[in-house]
Amino acid sequence: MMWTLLTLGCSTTTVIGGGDTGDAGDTGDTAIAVDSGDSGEAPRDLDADGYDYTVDCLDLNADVHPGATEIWNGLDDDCDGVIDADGAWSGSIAVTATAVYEGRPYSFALSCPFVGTRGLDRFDWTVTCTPDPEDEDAQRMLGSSLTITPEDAAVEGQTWEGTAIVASTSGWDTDAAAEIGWSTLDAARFVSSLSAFSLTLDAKGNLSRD
Ligand SMILES: [Ca+2]
Ligand SMILES: [Ca+2]
Ligand SMILES: [Ca+2]
Repeated sequence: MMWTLLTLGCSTTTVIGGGDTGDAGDTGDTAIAVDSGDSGEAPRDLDADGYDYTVDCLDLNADVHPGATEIWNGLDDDCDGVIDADGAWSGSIAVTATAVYEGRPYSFALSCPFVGTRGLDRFDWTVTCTPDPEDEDAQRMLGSSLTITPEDAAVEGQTWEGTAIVASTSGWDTDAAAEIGWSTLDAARFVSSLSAFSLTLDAKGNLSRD
């Protein structure tokens, strides 16, 4: 039998057998064989990252494919439909709360658990601070628990920035300017002031993805 090699595309070789050579069993039918499993219909993988264009949401960037690590770069690195920092985050926020009460400043160092979930266009999160129950000043000024949550969890760009609501179990709440950014350290910072007495919350924390 005589074989003719045809090369299709850049990586596919199709071997087409044609013509009679008179060997026994040859029926004269045209036969097609394909080398090493490749075919002319193989889905393209332009960036050669092992994921063809049917599953690779950015087939021109080998760092982007299903299972890749999502980083804060404006791209959906892992092709799950959510751009940047998606998923659950948690950590501990170090909060220094300084209250001026009857003209005298009081400072309290708190370690406050942070939990959050980054969705398609939202970052919902909660910081819960529990002042020392044995500290009468802290209990009087801060309450038995302080909760910090975003007023609007919508996210655009590389930083959540907005107003956080600081609420005390003592019954008061107030606004706080806050931001969470991932560009350098995973950090959050909160600043707040109250009308009844001056209170500044200065919070920073490193958050990690669960
Ligand atoms: Ca690819
Ligand atoms: Ca993603
Ligand atoms: Ca990303």
